[in-house]
This record gives sequence, structure tokens and C-alpha cells, in this order.
Amino acid sequence: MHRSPAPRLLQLLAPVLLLPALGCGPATTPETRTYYVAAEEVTWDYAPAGRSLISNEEWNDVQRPFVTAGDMHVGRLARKAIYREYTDSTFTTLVPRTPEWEHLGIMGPLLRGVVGDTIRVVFLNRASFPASMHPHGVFYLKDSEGAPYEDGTDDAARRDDAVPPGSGHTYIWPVPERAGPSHGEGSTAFWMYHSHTTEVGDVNAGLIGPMIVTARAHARADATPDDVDRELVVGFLEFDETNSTLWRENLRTYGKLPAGYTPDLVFGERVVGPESQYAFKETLNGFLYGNTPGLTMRQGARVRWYLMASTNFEIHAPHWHGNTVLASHMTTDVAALLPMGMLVADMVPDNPGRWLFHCHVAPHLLMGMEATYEVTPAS
Ligand SMILES: [Cu+2]
Repeated sequence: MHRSPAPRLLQLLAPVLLLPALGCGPATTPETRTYYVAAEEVTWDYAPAGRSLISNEEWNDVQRPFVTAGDMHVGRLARKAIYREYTDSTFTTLVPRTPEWEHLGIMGPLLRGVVGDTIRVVFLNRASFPASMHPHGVFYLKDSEGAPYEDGTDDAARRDDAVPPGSGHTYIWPVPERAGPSHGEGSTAFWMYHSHTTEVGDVNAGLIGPMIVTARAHARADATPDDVDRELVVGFLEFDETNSTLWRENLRTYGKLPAGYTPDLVFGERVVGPESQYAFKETLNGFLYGNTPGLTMRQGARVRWYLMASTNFEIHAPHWHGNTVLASHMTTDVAALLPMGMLVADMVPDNPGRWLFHCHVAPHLLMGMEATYEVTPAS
């Protein structure tokens, strides 16, 4: 049976709707925020500067194999599937990314909601394979979960699971209290969404994006928090190209087949030996070796970093040089991310300059999971 969402939704939203009556009224009123998001395939460049902007050289011997195509792996270029935001249901005009959000790179559009809102995503699949949008944190019924598995639901509740190429689906995600920041947290909670049709393959192909939920008492009309000056979202995204849904096509177009290698390629197959590591792209928002642009802030600003990871067998240790953050009620400069983990870290930078920001897992650092962030002086 596919339940009607209305009674459950009213139940979920009741605490928010009652707030004004209790005299601690929200700054805004609940609304439905609609996003038009398409999955599309692009040729992605993991290092558009063509050089390491950290070591300031056109690749040393450690870096070069990761950005150069070789047997059974791609280099700088790969076909990726990404989420892109359009202005309306015609899906003809892209919503431009402002300089402030240029750093998002390969990630999908930032979706925002305020506790009590409903996020509505009109999704169009322009990729060459079935895909979906599966959210974390927010409320969804079975027709908006975006993940195929045997859950006892009928066909109507499964149209979201694997949207065929050329088709669409509208996902409805109410934002209840439990999707917002809890007592003692800051003004926002951080979530993500990703394709969960072929979960591992789709995320490795690039279908992943961020979502921020703001507490109503701190929400501006555009759902941004009123007590933060600068928000940054950084995905510690490991793309295992051999486990990408687009792997075969990538290998033919951007990689190389070893001499004499003719068998039909098996999904996830890789050469055995040291070459296999070169199929892993250890990126920050899709960029290697300092190529992530736009991580900028002003000295003394209230900066909120939102960090997230991707889906492989990986942990990450984000490390900020030059400044400290407050994360999970702890002052630190190294945080921890599990696979698909999410983290909010607040920084009030007191130290202007260009500072290294990198993963402290040693192989990841060598493989390119590093960037710089820029703090401009207050005066
Ligand atoms: Cu890492």
C-alpha cells in the first residue's frame, strides 16, 4: 500500500507550525522550495590548470601517473555524470554558479531547506544509464527514496528508484525537525544526496551533491543562516574510475587497454599490481593537486565549512593549516570523515594568507587530495 503523505506530514511539521503560537516565532514561514536538477554527462578535467598548484610544477614522478592515461586507467580527463541545476522545467537554462560557489566543482547544486519546508526536486535523467536522487536526513516516502531494493512497495512507489535515460521523476522531501540541527548544534545541519540506482557505480560516476538545512529561527528568506558570513562545501570525493558506471566507455575513450587485452570488460575489473592505484582519483570537489578553485574567506568572518565524503572503502582526515575550527564541540585542525560521512566545522579565521587544506591519510595526500584556502586580511 502506498500511504497518503498528508497526515504523517502534518504530524512531522506540527512542532514547526506551532512555533509562532508559542511566541518564539520563526523568521520565515514554511514553503516548498523547488529545484530543477538534471543528471548529465560531461568530460571532466580533474586538474584543469595542467599542473600541481601545490608543488607548483607540471607533475613530479609521484603525481604524473594519476593525471596521465595508462593501462586500464584514465588520467586527467574522464567522462563523468553530474547533477546540474536548471531554472525551470524546460531544462534549457542552467542556473549559473556564483563565484562564491565556484568551489563546488563536480558536485551537484546546493539544495537548501528550512525546518518545516518541503524540498521538491524535479529530476530529469539525461545520463546514459538509469539514475536517481537519494537524499540523506530529510523525510521521504517510498516514492521519493531513490533506491531500488525489495521493500514490498507497488510499482507507483518504485518510479523513483531507477529513472530511465530521457525520463524524469519529482522527488518530495519534507524537512522535519529531525533533519535540522539538534539542540547544542549551530544553525544548520548538513546532508547530501546522490544516485542510489547502482549506488557504488553512480557515485563513482559523479552523481553526488550537498544539502543544507537551516533552523527556522536562523533562516533568511533564501534559507541561508543569518549567523554565518561564509559557507563552503568540500567533498572529499574519491572516484574509483574502475567502479564508475561509465567505466567501460571511459577506458575506451580516455584510458588505455593493455596490449593484447581483448576480453569483454567486466564491471569493476582492474589490472593487478601498482598500476591499479592510478584509477583512484582522490579529489576535493573533483579536483586534484590544488586545482579546487574559490576557497576564499575574509579574516574575522564567521565561516562554516561543510565536509562530506564519497562511497568507497575510505576514510579521510581533513586538515586545515593556519587556522582552527570548532567541530563536534571540539577545537581542532584535523577532522574525520567516514564513507558518505558529513561534518560541520566553524572557523573564524584570524590568520590571513593562503593555507594548505588537505587529507592527512598519507596515500590520499600523495594522490592529490589537497587544496589551498585563502584568507584575505580584514582591513
Ligand atoms: Cu583521504
